[in-house]
Amino acid sequence: MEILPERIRTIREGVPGTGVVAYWMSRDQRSGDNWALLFAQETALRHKLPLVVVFCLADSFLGATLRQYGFMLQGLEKVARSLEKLSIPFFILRGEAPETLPGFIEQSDVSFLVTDFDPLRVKRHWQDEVARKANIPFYEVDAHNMVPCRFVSDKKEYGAYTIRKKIGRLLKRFAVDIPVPEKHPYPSGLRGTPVDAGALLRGLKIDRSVKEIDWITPGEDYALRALDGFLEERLGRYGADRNDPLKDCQSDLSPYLHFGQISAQRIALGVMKCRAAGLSGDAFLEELIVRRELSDNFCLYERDYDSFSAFPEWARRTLDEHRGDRRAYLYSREELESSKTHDDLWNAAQREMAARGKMHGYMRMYWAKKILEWTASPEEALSAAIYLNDRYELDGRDPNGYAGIAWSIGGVHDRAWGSRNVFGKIRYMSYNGCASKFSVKRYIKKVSRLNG
Ligand code: FAD
Ligand code: FO1
Repeated sequence: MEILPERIRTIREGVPGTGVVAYWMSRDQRSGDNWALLFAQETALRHKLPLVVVFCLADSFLGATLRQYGFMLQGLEKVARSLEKLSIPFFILRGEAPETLPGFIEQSDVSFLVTDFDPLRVKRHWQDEVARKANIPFYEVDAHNMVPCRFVSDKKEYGAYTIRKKIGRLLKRFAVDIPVPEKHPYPSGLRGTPVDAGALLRGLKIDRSVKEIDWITPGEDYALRALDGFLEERLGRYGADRNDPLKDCQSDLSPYLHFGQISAQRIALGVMKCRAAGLSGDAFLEELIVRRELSDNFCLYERDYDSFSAFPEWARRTLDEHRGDRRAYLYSREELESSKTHDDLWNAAQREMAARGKMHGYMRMYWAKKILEWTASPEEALSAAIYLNDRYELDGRDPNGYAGIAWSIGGVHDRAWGSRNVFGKIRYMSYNGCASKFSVKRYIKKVSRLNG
């Protein structure tokens, strides 16, 4: 099985144990199209060893609520079932990896450890702690990006235009089909954790005030169906209609991508196949590959990706110059959260996110920029936007979110524009600008019909 070496990073050479090979699954929560699982299986086959998958289930991960955990655990229940069919036992360890994984490695005398790539600080801390406590061979595989993040670039990219060139040169090489994992021939004799999403959900210490959503079904099986539906019905008009919140033309794949229930490479291969039918898909691939991988690049090379210090120098300067500007409106986080501003369009966007768990992509820009305009400082705007985004969005707590909010509020991956009150040279978006693109009234009406 050909796994491109550029996807694999040796975290630690270590001394192999004599027991099972373990894939510590975290970001890429799927049994199919998963390069980390495939590399773990290749290692186990080479050494004629059993293979197991482990997931460390933390409480309140970055403030995640019932809404996100419900979606994730139902997806993991399906992962456990598909892995059992492949004779690969699946274990859920309760608690953060640094506390739970070393013990598991000890007990099962794990020989080789594989994990998937995630640029978020908390994940890198987990990885560092596990590497410190267990001295077995430990590998990281980028199963999330079509072109591996660490390989595309060894530094923070300025914007889409710089990373696009680098990705463009490598795309052909990585746009390969993904092998299927095989039924594992070396039994471990271990029984995995029976995964009952409901029971696990009840046992978690989490905020239960943000209700689960029902318009999307979790799991890698439904993710692939959603992809087919998008390719058939909406890809063709994505370029023209993607920025119109009334045209309902986004893919709705972000919750599946965020929890790794679908592979971006699988999506891209599907889009490329549509070329034969005359559909270009370029606008979609630009978002799925260039924009998404730019976000991973941002979080990988900018440790403080959720702080003012991560903004480019020109943006920090211009925002500093305008700190003292009078704010025409000032809202507290509570007023924002309960959609109590003077702006009915903004209130509708907030309500769409709170009720549906997914705000339209175009509205997210307007939504975040208004938070900059109506709070006392860029730092307060940043923390309010991240808090609300990660509390209500199904796809929250994601590099795309930190990069999207930093773009909106701090000009990350953007350029300077004409200067104005509060914003300085940060790109401005206005109510009338939205109204010139779609019917604001109809969007407000559409959102008012959402329950929740
Ligand atoms: P589609 O338009 O169908 O795009 C398909 C995929 O391409 C998306 O799932 C995503 O992986 C990628 N993509 C699309 N637009 C962007 C973008 N601007 N930046 C990076 N990747 C992109 N995305 C999240 O996944 N989680 C978040 O928490 C999040 N918060 C955001 C906050 C703000 C203020 C902004 C401006 C953007 C945010 N985004 C976030 C990026 C983008 O809005 C969403 O990825 C997209 O709307 C998800 O819906 P979709 O999958 O139907 O999108
Ligand atoms: N990853 C884990 O390894 N363990 C968890 O318990 C966990 C919970 C969780 C809850 C909400 C959420 O949005 C993400 C969560 N993640 C968890 C991380 C997720 O798998 C992604 O890796 C990152 O959030 C995106 O980079």
